[in-house]
Amino acid sequence: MISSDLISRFASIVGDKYAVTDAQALAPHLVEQRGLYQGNTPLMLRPGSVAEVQAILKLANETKTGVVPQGGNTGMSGGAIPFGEIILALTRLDKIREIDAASNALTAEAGVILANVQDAAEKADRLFPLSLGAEGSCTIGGNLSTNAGGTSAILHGTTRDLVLGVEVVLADGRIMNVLNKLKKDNTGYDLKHLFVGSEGTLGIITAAVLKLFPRPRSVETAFVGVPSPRAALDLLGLLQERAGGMVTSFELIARICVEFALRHGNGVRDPLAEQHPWYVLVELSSQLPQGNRALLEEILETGMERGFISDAMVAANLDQANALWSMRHQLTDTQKPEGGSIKHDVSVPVSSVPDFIAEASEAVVKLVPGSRPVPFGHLGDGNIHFNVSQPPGADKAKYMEGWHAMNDVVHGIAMKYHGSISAEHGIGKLKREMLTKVKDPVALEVMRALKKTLDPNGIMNPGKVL
Ligand code: FAD
Ligand code: 2HG
Ligand code: ZN
Repeated sequence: MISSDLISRFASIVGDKYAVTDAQALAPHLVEQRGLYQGNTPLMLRPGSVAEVQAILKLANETKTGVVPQGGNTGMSGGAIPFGEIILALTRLDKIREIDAASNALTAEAGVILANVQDAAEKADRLFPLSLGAEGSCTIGGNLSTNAGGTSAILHGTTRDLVLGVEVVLADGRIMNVLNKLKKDNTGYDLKHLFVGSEGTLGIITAAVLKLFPRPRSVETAFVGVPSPRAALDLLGLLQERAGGMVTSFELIARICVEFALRHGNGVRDPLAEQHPWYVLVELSSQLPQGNRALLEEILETGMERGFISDAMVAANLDQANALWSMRHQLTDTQKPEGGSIKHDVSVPVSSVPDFIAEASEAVVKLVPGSRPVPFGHLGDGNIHFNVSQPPGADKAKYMEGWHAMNDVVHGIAMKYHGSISAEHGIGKLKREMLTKVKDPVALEVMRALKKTLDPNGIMNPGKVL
C-alpha cells in the first residue's frame, strides 16, 4: 500500500499532469493485451526526461516502492502489468536523438514507437529491420527489454543483435551510460546485453543506439502453399542455397490461421485459388534495383518440380505484398473470436520443427479432444507460436482452466527437442514458475545474484521473471 503522502512526493517529480491516478485513464495500462491479467496500481508516472526517471528511482529505492516499467503494453507475458506497484511509463521519452547514417547508427529514446524508428531510418536511406505486428504501438524500450524477435530475425537476428549501446537508469538512480556506436569495443563485460531481455527487472532503459542497414532496393514477397511443415523446411533449404543472405522472412502459417483471418480479419482474402494445409510467407530483399523476381520464380518452380510446393503467388506490386503482411499480422487478433486460446511461444532447432508440430498437435488433441492447434510463426528461427484454440462451442473458462496441463504437455515436447519455452515473448509473470523447471539451476543462481547486486531492494518489476 503506497501512502498518499508518498504518491504526492512521486507526483511532484513529474508534475500533476503526468502523475495519473484516474481509474479510467489507468485502465488500458492494467490489462495484458490478451486479457490474461487484470492488474492494479495507485499511480502511473509519465516522466519527460532521464533526470525525472532518475529522481523517481531514487525515491522508489529509498522508500522500497515497487516500479513496473511500461512502454506500449503490447507484451505477451504480463511483464508490464502492475500488481499494486507504480507504473513508470516511458512513452514521453520519444525523441530520436541522432541519426549517424555513415556509422549506420540511430540513437532513440526508450519511448519511441518502433514504426517511427523504421520511418526515420528510411528517411535517412537506411533500414532498421526489426518488424512485428505491434510495431505501430510497441516501443524501443519494450523491444530491448523483451529482446523482441519478429519477422526479420531470420536474417538480422533478434533485438539483441540490433543494439550497439544503451543508457540505463539503475535501481538506485545512477545513470549507466554505454551509449556508444561501436561495433568493436572489448573494454570488459558487454553490459548492454544484461539489460536486453531483462524485462524491466534490472533497471530502466532510457535510450539505445540501434544498428542501421542499407535500405533494400527491391523486395519480393511470395505466398506459397506447401503440403507439410517438412516441405516448408525443404523450401527454406532451397532458398538459403540459392538466395542466401536475401531471405528476410520465412513465416509458416497453418491453414486454420488463414481460415480464422478470413472469418474475423479486416480485408483478408484467400491468397491462393485452392486450399493448402500449410503456407509460407517468404520475403527476399536485395540491393539490386531490378529485383529478384526471376530468381524467386525459378526457386518456386524448382520447389514444384521437386514436390514440396503445391502452389504459389508472387506479389505483383506493393499493395499485394502489403495485403499478405496484413493477413500475417492479424493472426493474433483473429484467434480471439474463436474463444479460449492456450499459447505456447516455443523454439526448437529448425530441423526439429516438423516433428515438434506433429507430436504436439497429436498430444493436445489427445489431452483435450476437439481442441484446435493453430500453429504459425517464424520457422526460419525454429520459433513456432503453437497456440491451441478451444473446441468449437466449448465453455471458454473451463477450457482455460486446462492452461497449465496443456503447457506442461507442449513444453515437455519442446524440451525433448532441446528447445525453449519462451522464444521471444519473455517470462514476465506468465512463465515465472515454469522458468525454475527448465533453466539450469546454476544459471538461475547467477541470474538471482545479478538481480541482487543491481536491485538489492527488489524494487524493479517485482514478481516478474525471477
Ligand atoms: P511493454 O509491453 O510495455 O513491456 C514489455 C516488458 O518490458 C515489460 O516487462 C516491461 O516492464 C519492460 N519494459 C518496457 N519498457 C521498458 C524500459 N524502457 N526499460 C525497462 N523495461 C521496460 N513480440 C515478438 O518478439 N515478436 C513478434 O513477432 C511479436 N508480434 C506481436 C504481434 C502483436 C499483434 C502483439 C500485440 C504483440 C507482439 N509481440 C511480438 C509482443 C510485443 O509486441 C513485444 O514484446 C514488444 O517488444 C513489447 O514492447 P512494448 O513497448 O509494448 O513493451
Ligand atoms: C507473432 O509472431 C507474435 O505474430 C504473436 O509473436 C504470436 O499471437 C501469438 O501467439
Ligand atoms: Zn512471433
